[in-house]
Amino acid sequence: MSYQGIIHRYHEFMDLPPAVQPITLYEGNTPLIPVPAIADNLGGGFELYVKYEGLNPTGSFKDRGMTTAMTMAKHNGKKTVICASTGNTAASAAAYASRAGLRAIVMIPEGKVAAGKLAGAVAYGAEIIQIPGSFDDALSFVVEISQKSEIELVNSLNPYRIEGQKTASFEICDELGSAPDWLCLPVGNAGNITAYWMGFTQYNRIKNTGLPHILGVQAEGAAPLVIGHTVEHPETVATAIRIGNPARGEQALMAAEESKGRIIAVSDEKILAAQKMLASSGIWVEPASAAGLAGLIDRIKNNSFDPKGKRIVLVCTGHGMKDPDIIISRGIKPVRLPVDFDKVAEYILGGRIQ
Ligand code: AN7
Repeated sequence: MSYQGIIHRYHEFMDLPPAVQPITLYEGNTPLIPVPAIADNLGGGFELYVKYEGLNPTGSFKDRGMTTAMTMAKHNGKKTVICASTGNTAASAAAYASRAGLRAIVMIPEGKVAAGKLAGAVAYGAEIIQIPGSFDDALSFVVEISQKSEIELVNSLNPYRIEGQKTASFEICDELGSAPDWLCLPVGNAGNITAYWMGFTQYNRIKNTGLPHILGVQAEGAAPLVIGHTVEHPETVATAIRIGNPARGEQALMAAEESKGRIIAVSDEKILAAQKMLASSGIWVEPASAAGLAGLIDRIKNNSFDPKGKRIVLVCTGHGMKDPDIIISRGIKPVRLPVDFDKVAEYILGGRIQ
């Protein structure tokens, strides 16, 4: 049968009731794209792939966890869902709630949500609340609301979010035939790194696919898991991961430790350089999604990691179109020419056509 989303494909590996009716937009099944030019640029001699999660229905990996969370909210007769979000969760929750016929309330940090994400939340019809605070403030509010009401929380504290998101590691193993040596990904609220590790360990138990080392990457201005305490005022150009108190921080640290990997921080500058490098291979991702590559480059360049002979997967979590402003703000504008063929030809060919 044709592809019908992650629940349809991986239900047997998920902790979901057998007879649920999936709320789906046919998410998942994203491509694992080789990027040999980037590997060569970093010295070559290893395999490098991008798991392009920006190609999910709403443009981010959040759709994997949202199909499961929304399916269960509907299954349990919930009428309203709520989340805090740096943007992608909001857009995804809004889309899946509309699909399910549920009311969606999303709470966001004012002025810190990229245009494509906010537009998504509006387009899919969510009720949007913004606060002049951080994601962490918003999360504490929505958690409390969900505890004191019938409203369902669809942040990654919701265990069904993790059940869905872990399918990305199944796809990678199915595609490669085994787990990669390293998996590099951005870390914000730490749901995704938790989900990947759960998925890899589960598949390894069942299918003996092996385990990757996990490199989790935070932005320097929002790196609570690296500095070892909450960041009161997180700041980074990668607004998706502008999070100072990750809900699943402990699990993220455990995933890094158990996998014999690590969690590191990189500067905004390095994140943007990595974004550019991915785009030069035809893969435009939002800044946060380039953090995995930025971290890998850092480790190779300071000689703390030798990639030779390794198979490495970069998880690119969100599409570049989510955050057009970061590109446009570089100030690169199209050349403006008159409606005059000779002038156009002169510009392109450097002279008159005879
Ligand atoms: C593109 O949407 O937290 O470590 O509210 O949008 O699982 O939080 C987004 C997070 C990485 C980090 N890449 O994942 C939200 C939100 C992108 C993201 C992350 C996010 P987690």
